[in-house]
Amino acid sequence: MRVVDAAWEEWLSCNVARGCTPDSMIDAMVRAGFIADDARVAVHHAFGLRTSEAAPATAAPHPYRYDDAPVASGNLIRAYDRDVRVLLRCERPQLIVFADVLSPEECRELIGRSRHRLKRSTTVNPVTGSEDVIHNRTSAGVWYRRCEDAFIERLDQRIASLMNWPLENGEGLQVLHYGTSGEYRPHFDYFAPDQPGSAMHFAQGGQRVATLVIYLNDVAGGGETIFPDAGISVAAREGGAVYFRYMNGQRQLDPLTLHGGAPVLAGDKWVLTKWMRERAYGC
Ligand code: PD2
Ligand code: ZN
Repeated sequence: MRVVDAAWEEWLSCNVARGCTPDSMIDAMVRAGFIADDARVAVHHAFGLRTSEAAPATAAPHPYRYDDAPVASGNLIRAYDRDVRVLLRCERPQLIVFADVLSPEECRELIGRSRHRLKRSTTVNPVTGSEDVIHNRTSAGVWYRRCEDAFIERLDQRIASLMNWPLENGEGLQVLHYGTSGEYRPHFDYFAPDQPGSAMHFAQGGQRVATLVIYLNDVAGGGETIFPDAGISVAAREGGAVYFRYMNGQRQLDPLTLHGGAPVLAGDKWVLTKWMRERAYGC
């Protein structure tokens, strides 16, 4: 039976500060092996609610407006120098699963370049804005400046073309590595709009609007990218990717994009991530 240890206390307070809903947090804890009643008590405690006062289970009407995503329609998208296949499109949240975004050689090249440069990943502290090492995210990563050499530039161009968003609005690419049991618990990629720590992140490029997670290897067990409130789980396949968009033209943010990297159960997992901003981002 799982218990709320210091790492889970940290996860609870972090996700309350990020604006996660109690239901999504209870769901994530149950998926991680907690008994539902224990999860409910812990989450309500974190929100300062008595369990008997908790909100009813019925969800409020969803205010987010799903306007047109910028990604091209069709089953095959010409992305700069490569044809990318579309495997699945979801409307709510706006999510697309792709195959063949990167070739096997490109995946291997990125892993080879990154393996000896990895540093333990950090997470944005919503209160201070600082990058903290926390137990919610057990991966290590390395950043590549936008277009820092010809190889990275080709990938940046392809990704910008696929996401149909200006290259200048992209953060640098990040390669992440998870060992066995590594995970990234459910979170939002956008910065919590009303948290003081977000101001320093908005100063350059504004809010994040969409993410592309590209898988660099086949994961032997686990390691899916999960969207617990949408009931979606995307398996990691070498060269494949998942795109999701969380800010619409009215600058609303979509809470259905709560997502995480499920624990790696066997082998390891390598991904490449791109976050796009609403305006130009000086890399
Ligand atoms: O590695 C993943 O699957 C993953 C899942 C959720 C990565 C991220 N989020 C991220 O880097 O934001
Ligand atoms: Zn994420």
